[in-house]
Amino acid sequence: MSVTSLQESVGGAPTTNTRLLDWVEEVAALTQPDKIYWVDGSAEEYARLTDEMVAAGTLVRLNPEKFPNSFAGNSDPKDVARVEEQTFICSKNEHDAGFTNNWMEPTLMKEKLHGLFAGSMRGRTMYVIPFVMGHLEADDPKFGVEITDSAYVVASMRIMARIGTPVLRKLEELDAFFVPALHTVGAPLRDGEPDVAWPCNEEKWIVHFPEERAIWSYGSGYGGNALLGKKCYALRIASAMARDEGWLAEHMLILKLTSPEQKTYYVTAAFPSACGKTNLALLDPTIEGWKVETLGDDITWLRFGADGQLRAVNPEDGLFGVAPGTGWGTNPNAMRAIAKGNSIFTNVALTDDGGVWWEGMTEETPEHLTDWRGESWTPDSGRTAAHPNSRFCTPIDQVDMLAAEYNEPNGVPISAILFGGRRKTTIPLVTESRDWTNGIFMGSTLSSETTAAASGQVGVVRRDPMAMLPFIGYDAGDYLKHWVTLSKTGNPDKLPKIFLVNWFRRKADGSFAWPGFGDNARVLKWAIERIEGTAEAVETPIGFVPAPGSIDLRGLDLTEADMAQAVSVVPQEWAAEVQSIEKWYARFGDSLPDELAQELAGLKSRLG
Ligand code: GTP
Ligand code: SPV
Ligand code: MN
Repeated sequence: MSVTSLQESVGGAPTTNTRLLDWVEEVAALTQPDKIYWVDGSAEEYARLTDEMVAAGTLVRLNPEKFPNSFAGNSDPKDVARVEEQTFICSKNEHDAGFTNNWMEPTLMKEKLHGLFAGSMRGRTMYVIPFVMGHLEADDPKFGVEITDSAYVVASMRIMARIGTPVLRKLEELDAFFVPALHTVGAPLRDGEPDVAWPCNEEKWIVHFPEERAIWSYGSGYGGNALLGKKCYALRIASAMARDEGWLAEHMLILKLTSPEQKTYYVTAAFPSACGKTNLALLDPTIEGWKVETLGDDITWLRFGADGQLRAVNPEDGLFGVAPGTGWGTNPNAMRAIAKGNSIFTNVALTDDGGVWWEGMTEETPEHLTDWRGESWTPDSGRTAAHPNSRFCTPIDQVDMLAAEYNEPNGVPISAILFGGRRKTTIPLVTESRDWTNGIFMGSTLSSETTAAASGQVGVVRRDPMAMLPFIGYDAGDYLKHWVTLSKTGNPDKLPKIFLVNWFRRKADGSFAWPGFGDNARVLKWAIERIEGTAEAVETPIGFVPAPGSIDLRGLDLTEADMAQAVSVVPQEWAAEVQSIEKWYARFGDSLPDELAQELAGLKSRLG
């Protein structure tokens, strides 16, 4: 493919940026697509691409009376989640990838990838998607260009990020750096070979070169494996940028809370995948007088401002939410956003009248559906209708309770950070850290049961530091050190308060100890009242838990005895927990910051 044929390529105007032109040319020579298409990001283009995908059988158009301008598609059953075993951080030195990442020597990995990418786009169109993570008007906009051979990825990226010609023009104007993010589904077509609805490859490689700030993704078309602005850029590559530039890229939601006194607070929360970020971000409070608005549901970039105040922005522009469990009862704000249309659903079930359904969407289960594998389904089929990691992909500006500050390029000041996981036992509903470093300790020892968001066994407890285990783009010990040292650049009087939460503790009968969802506003209220110094707490060896009566239970069918159990610190459970934390910390070796080793020693001595 020559530059001349590039200029004859279709779509938005090719660029004057020679680095980009050279890269596109190089990739085209390697992958040998039939066509190169420059994505302009327009509505017309989206309409054309989705029409093409409907014709190809990748998507079906939903009933426009129920879901206007919306589509549903099913992935290959072997391509339904992030593939952590096949995700690599290829730093020059193995140490810089750390023990939490897979590593391969970069030149070896490049050789391997060149072999796989050679001719991988034959028979397909190569799309070039200029994108920016965060605001185009930010002080230092973070650009990327994704090259992909998947129209599904183009359409999804248009919902999830700011893309297209305006981004390309700004990139040219600033002559800015961009992250080259290369993606192929790894399914070239021979002459005349018919395509399948969801092309992908059995073999998958999700590879990051943190020093070069480059991404290569092979073989998958799904979610975080393929929408490279999301986890690959905005977390793994961005975390390495953030270490070098003095900020943080985190797996967090951002919400705005307004008290009955009309005081506002911004809160971020880091929970592992499928552990409640989208739900908390879109919370519909069950307590009177408190208002929640959202700014983000998955990824947050945090910086200390010149005034020493930690500020947060959401680098994304859409929701890629877990469908199952999202319903009118649990998350009406998400349901209202989805009902406005303009969404792509993946691996959900179809209703007979051209709508979508998933477990937990409505109280009543439809009598007949087409399940996510495309098979006829009834309630006694003995399997779920939607895949547990099925997703809705919806523009964030369709959320009615989106905070106006979402459009603030330099973000909002943070008052509190929550770390949370999915634990049946041990971890109380909410614990306030003793101080900032103790809060980092809580984050660094965060643990959760694995979920369907990643392939592999579900329900196994693992440590997931700051909910970033699969997303730290460098050595995990250096990452914790970065948290400790970076906060020393902040104003100590303005550091957010850190809390550990667990919506998923169980009672002896196996049911949830806490109702969760909208009632989590009661926990947020307690956290704010702790910041204001108006709520009571009890000191325990692990931190401060709510004093009896300090959590607002009005209107809730929960006794003080239930509540006491939900916040209890059980010595036998903590004896086991400390052993498990010791084993976890041992894995860091010399990389573990002294401050955190001291926190563990302090916890042990307090537990006695
Ligand atoms: P990712 O998009 O994978 O990062 O997930 P997430 O952290 O945004 O999780 P999400 O809010 O989508 O929730 C995942 C699952 O947990 C859904 O099935 C929810 O219904 C369920 N869930 C969320 N919040 C609560 C809660 O407070 N209590 C209970 N019991 N379940 C919850
Ligand atoms: C997660 O797994 O944390 C997600 C979904 O938010 S994905 O985009 O696939 O990473
Ligand atoms: Mn996530």
